[in-house]
Amino acid sequence: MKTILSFVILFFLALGLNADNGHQLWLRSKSSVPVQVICKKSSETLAIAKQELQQAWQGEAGQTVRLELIRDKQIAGDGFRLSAEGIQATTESGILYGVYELLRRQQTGKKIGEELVNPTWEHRLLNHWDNLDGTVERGYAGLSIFWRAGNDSLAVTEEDLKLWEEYARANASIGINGSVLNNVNASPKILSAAYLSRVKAIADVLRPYGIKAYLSINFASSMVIGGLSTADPLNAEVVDWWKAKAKEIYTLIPDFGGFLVKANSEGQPGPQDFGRNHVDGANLLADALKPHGGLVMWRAFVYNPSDEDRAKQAYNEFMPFDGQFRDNVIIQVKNGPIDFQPREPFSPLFGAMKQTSVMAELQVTQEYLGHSVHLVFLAPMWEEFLHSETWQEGEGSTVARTTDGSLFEQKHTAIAGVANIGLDDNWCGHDFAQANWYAFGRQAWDSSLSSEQIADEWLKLTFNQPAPEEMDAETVLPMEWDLNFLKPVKQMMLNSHEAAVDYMMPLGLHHIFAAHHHYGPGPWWAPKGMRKDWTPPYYHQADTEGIGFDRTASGSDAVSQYHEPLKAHFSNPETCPEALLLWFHHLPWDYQMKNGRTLWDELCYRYDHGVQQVRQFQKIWDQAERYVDPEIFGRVQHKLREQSLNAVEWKDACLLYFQQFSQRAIPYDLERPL
Ligand code: GCW
Repeated sequence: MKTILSFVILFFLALGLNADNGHQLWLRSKSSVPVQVICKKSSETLAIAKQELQQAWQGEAGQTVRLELIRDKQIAGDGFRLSAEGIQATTESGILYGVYELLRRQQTGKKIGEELVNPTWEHRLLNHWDNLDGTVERGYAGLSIFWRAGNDSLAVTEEDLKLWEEYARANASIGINGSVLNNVNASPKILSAAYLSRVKAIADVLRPYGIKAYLSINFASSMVIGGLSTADPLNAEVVDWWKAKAKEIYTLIPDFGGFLVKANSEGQPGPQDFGRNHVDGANLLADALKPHGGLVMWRAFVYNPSDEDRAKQAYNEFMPFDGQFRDNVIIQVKNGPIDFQPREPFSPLFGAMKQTSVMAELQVTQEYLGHSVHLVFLAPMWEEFLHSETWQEGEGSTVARTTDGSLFEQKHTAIAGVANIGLDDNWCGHDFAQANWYAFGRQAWDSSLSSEQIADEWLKLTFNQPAPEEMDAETVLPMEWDLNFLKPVKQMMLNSHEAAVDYMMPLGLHHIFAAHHHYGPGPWWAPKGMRKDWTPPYYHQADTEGIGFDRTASGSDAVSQYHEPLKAHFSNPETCPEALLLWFHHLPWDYQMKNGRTLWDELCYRYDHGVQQVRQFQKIWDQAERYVDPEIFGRVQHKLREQSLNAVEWKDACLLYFQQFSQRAIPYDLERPL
């Protein structure tokens, strides 16, 4: 009996050891090829750089690689010069990023010539919406990696340190250099001495990897933990309180990054509670941080229950303040004017605020894109956003350029992504959600990278193609791997965002989610007395006449917040991109689409197309089985099955609901709800 038991235990142990839980992310490559690293200086960061080279070198055996800190005006910030001989940079982080780039090129089979590589944005941050009790707002990958509940919640353990270091390494490998450690719905407690000591412990681990720690702060902190009777930004005691707090933080963490602030938004306190405005609030904090070199990232995610179209509110509230913020304030604007919907036009604030530093906030966690169940690769959505033409300074004024300092004088440039990271073994819940963390970092580093290149890199790094010397007659050849795995799986990733848009809310529909959790469909949800702008019918406006939100001059006139010729393009249904048609227009069910179909029929076909796409993904994945670790294969297969069921549910629910208004049949050749 005993022997059987130990066999069983051994068997499961072996399974556990062999199975791939996805914890290593895209950093799997190990190599024993020797390399000679020469670096005259020494530091923790440089030691990491050396070690990375030594453990993953795939170039010529015994080659010499030089890591050199130099002066060079052409190298910007953390940029570097890359060549076959080594890396030159002006900062230690630059050296580290150069090393990761060199290794990435070796592992993905890209050539290494002489090249100057500079990042698009100076600050590339993850925003963690992690609460101090360890839960994560809109987090679908388990509890927080930074905070936990319980009596000993602030004790720093060996496991904490190990995990934070793995996190830091993953970020450094893709160029992320800032982490906001707590939720924007911020507990004032984060600024108490007890919590700050844990923040210091985290910052100490992140530092050698070139990552600065930032905190979200609660605007009423001076009252809640400071014991003052007010948080009025113009009150002298409040000013002093923040100055002293900044000093306390910088004594602990000399390279602290700064504050992220959600103020007067969704119930959070802010300067307006004291009769002041965003400028007063942001500048109060900016002045406190300035002597220490800190930044304030002040969010523009504001909207109130009012008759004004929610899509217009942030612009109206912030534009009058352009030019009044201190130069260490950056206004952090979500990519779209509503809220991280599957597809939105870019927020009209990009390029419009010309005398203020503006940064984009993207959402890596899939709040509105199927949580950690749906396979949705977000790079194409971000690529579309970053490359959107704003026309603000003529042709070529893409969103990326309105924030990267190339169009406007900006003292600081930055971009942020709301993290999808948690304590799950594979960090992100869905194995393919790791690709979104990866993609955010890569696009933040270089806004010109294509989604295709990013997917290609990620797949090659994550699903290690077998090296020729490791192959025997039984093993797949790289050519076959390329053809049967890389190509189809990459295509699946590249199609996945459009597929999700199609089965959830095609043609510019938005915010028709089930309430609160934002997972399934809920276009009908509108309980009596509920804030209108929190109910889907406010957004789709379906009636027997037609569907869509009229944001032209005859409606809310949100189009007027865009620069010409965009305003004219969006205003006219003939020139408005069909992908945004119902965002800007309320159109009759029989409106004729470019392909000749009626709007109603097209809606039906789009929903159906989304469903068919996911079924196609299932087939692609099933055929990838022999190339993937069984554990990962099974997990993804299981999730695709659920995604497929969800897609059908989205389609059936939305079409049946809208059909009561359209009063038209679902085209006969489509799979129809039973
Ligand atoms: O997307 C919405 C989310 C909230 C979030 C808010 C914000 C952190 O539903 O959970 O709160 O936006 O961005 O502030």
